[in-house]
Amino acid sequence: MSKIILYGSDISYFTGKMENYFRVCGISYEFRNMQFPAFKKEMEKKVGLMQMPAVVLEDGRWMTDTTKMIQWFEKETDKFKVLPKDPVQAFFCFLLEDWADEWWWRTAMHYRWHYAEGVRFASRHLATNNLKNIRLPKFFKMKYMQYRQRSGYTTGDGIRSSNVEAVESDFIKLLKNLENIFKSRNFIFGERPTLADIGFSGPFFRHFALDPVPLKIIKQNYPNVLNWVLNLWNTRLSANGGRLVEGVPTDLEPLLQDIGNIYLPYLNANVDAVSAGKKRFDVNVGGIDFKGARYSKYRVWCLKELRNHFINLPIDSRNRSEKLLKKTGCWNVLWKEKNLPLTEKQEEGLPFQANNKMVGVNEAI
Ligand SMILES: N[C@@H](CCC(=O)N[C@@H](CS)C(=O)NCC(=O)O)C(=O)O
Repeated sequence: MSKIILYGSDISYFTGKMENYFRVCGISYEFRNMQFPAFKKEMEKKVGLMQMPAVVLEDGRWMTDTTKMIQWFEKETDKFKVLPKDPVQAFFCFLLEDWADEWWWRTAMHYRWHYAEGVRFASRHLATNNLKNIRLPKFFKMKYMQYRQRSGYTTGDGIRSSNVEAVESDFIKLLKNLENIFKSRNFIFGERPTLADIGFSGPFFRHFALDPVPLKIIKQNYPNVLNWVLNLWNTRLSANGGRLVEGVPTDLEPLLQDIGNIYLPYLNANVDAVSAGKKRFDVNVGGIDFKGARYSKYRVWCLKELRNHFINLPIDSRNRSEKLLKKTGCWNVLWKEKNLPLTEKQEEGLPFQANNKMVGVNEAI
């Protein structure tokens, strides 16, 4: 019998997010390592670009983009769902997922590619598992991976020795806020996983709770966060398992405040950069002074998606959500940019056809 195939790497952020989703919902799949360079050409032909992961459905259709793939599976399959029925909770799940995908990515890449322990582990793993068809000595492949990932995603995306401390304190603050939540319940919205947990499995499962430096910090001081990562991987949704709390618990507010103070202002600076055609921009958010961050057309679309999720809420849920967005400083920044520089039909083909990578690492800068 044919099965869904998940192509990626078993240390990749978004491959891990998709695997957590499939497992929690009981969707069976077969994992395969993407093999370069052949896979790049094939994926570009099928969905328009190369990124991890790719999903191939039983009927042979190819998909990309975990956010839109998950939305597709939630709608099209009769499996258990991770999106809460309460529209307010669902809206805040989308917001937390987006933050997990688009903000914590840079921090996760920093911990992996800045420290020698992370570089050794990840470059060897990728060279061995995903670049094995390239006939070069492993040493070169490892060096190439280090160069590619740093110049694409860390030093090449605004991280400098001058802001490393601020980037790392931002991470410690996240750990403290999550530890506080997981002291009192197993998952973000209660006793079963929702889309918010799946979103956070991206940075945590295959980066922070795997790479040597952040894992040590988590083990030492944030045991409930580590339990949550393992629980999530091992939990299967069932008809009667696990209740959700009512509404949005107050211990999620510190997370929302950081979204309002740091993430949404960053998204707005990205909008300004894309509008001005500036492929690099400087931005100071939450005490982190990024120099030469890469603009991302994809993240302009992410902001539009967040706004659409809000606009599509039933009126009473919209009022409740607006109140909380205002209380946590997210409201004004969500709507600040009047014109979003989107291209015609941008990302409308997702999850089957993509227009833009999250960060344009291969674009000439
Ligand atoms: N928004 C996409 C992002 C996928 C993504 O950026 N994946 C990373 C690896 S975890 C990647 O393939 N980046 C492209 C590259 O490095 O060229 C998703 O949700 O699937």
